[in-house]
Amino acid sequence: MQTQSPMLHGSEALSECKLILEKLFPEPILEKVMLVTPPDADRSIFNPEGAHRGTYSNFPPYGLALLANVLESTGIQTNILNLNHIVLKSCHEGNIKDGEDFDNIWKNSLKVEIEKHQPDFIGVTCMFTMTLDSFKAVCEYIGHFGIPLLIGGVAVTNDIETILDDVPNANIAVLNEGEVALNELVRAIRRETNVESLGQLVFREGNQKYHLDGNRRPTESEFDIAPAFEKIQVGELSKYGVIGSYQAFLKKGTRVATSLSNRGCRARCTFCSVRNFNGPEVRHRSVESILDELEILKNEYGISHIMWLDDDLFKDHPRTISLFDGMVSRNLNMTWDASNGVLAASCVDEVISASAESGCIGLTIGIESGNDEMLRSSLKPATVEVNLRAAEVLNRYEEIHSSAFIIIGFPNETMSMIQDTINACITMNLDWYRIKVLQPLPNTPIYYQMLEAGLITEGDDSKGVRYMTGAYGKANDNDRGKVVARLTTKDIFSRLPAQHVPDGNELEDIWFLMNYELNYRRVIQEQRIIKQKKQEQFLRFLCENTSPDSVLAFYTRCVVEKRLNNQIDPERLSSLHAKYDESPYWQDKFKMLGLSINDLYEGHAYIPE
Ligand code: B12
Repeated sequence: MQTQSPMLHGSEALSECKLILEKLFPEPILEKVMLVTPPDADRSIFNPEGAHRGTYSNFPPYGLALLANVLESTGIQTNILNLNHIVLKSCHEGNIKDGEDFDNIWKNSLKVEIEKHQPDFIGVTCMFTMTLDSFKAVCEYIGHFGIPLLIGGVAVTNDIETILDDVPNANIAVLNEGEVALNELVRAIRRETNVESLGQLVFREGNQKYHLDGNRRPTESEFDIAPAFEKIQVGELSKYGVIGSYQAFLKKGTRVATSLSNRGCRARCTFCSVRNFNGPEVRHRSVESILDELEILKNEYGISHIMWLDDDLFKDHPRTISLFDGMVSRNLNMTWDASNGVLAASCVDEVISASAESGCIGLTIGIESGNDEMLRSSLKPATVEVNLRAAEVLNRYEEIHSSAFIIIGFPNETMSMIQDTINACITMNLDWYRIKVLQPLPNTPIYYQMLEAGLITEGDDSKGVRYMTGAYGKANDNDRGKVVARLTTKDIFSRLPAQHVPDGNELEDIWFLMNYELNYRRVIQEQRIIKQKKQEQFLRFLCENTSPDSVLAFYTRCVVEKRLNNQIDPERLSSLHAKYDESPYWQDKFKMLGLSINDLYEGHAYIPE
């Protein structure tokens, strides 16, 4: 491994950056640019069967579509190549059987597009630390074409030095939000401005990196624009994958897209990278421009459901309410969800009532813990009491499927603190809990705390235990019984002392039990008819789309079906039997949980104690 030189800043960097720019772009000409979204998965984790079923996310490349508008406004012809969409669509059409096909498809698409457009530079995005392997493979392949390579996005910004080491052919990285920094870079390439006026960029030459510091975060008016939807096949994306967590409640064939109404988040939770990336303030787009964007999506692309990309959608209550009222008065007739999470403190009656009126079908609150000490130490802006109040409000709007993000495995979090979280979740009685083992993301305060405490080491395996959720995560391996069935008892809470801080393996077991206790068991006990019907829809989606290998999901669906209709579709019942009979893993788990498929045959619906 080559030794890397430290990054140079300020005046030390300036003259070198100028030379690099002149070498990369000897002529002051910039006419064509290509922007690329890599597949979310690399070939080692991509599962053609799952893709064919439509399990994986297929989000519009919203950020790149915004940048395309910025570039086009300076006369640059820009095209966007969404390789994630291309592999998912190809899979749907039966063209991907294995990893070999997978690589061939995206490589071939890149080659064809590069040869067709002959771009002056290529920009590749990477949003997730979890998808870096795929990003690296795409960048490496682009290296064969000898075209200047720019990289950007959240994961790139958060771990810039390591990523530049891992992607030796990347010439320039654009950090944080790209609108202004990229625009200035374009002007410098065209020699309309000089390198001294650039910022938020890292140039590289061989092993040496040069940081042009400075903040080029767009102001409210600078990002008050709609993305170039015409460049990203926005109308067909949801046909090949999911967009958000509430697709279960949409009619088949509903076209889904995303929209972004503000940037940043008022909270400064230690496990989240948004504040570092977007800065301490929340910046808003104008309500009118957002409504115009929704109207375009509706009228020109047939979109009838929106997932908000915002990190703090409800930040400014009057503004939020006027946005939702505007959706009603413009007669948009769209539904929407906030899969990404809203702050509990803002879940007050006037906001949630305007949400419900304007078509909200699903909301997720960032609860994270039911223990005040954990909430304080992770700088969550809410207390347990605030969270309970938010749940009380949400429970008044039965048409909204309400869920919460929960994290276990905070540093120093004991068994009794986790028990507090379980108790709080039961009291809140929301519809679903999205439980995750803490993922210490690069460039977050908790990452540095854990590094210092020796709880993690730099470069921890990004596919290890800490990244267990998501369509490509380890939870799917659990469902398929691929994970060794360590968990043999339901009594983990009485076996492990209250003050014990669970290790990684114990956390996985606790995760399984919490997921059962807070989700499946509660669903079975649900009394409200409207909720039972919604849960039935939700479970159907889990069984057919997200978790077709989870015998627990199948079983719970059958229980709910029986409660609602007093009978179970015989085909479904026999498919449940078949799944159960062929899985020693699930037989084990059912025994441990005290569940039996035979209960489904009794005259009454099964309700566990
Ligand atoms: C929507 C969203 C999702 C969506 C998917 C979005 C998608 N694929 O497009 C879903 C719900 C699936 C999702 C899932 C997850 N997410 Co998420 N998500 C977000 C969220 C809220 C918004 C992203 C967004 O669209 N922003 C708006 C657009 C405009 O910004 P952008 O794409 O970043 O583009 C701008 C700049 O980055 C830059 N830029 C980007 N690319 C490029 C390229 C070039 C060349 C240039 C010049 C500039 C540039 O310019 C653009 C315009 O300003 C972010 C939070 C955030 N604020 O970023 C978290 C975030 C990205 N998610 C995060 C995480 C952790 C996850 C999960 C792991 C959660 C989980 N535990 O399951 C999973 C991982 C999924 C996976 N594939 O493995 C972290 C990622 C941190 C990290 N280092 O990995 C974030 C930052 C949130 C956080 N709490 O810290 N997520």
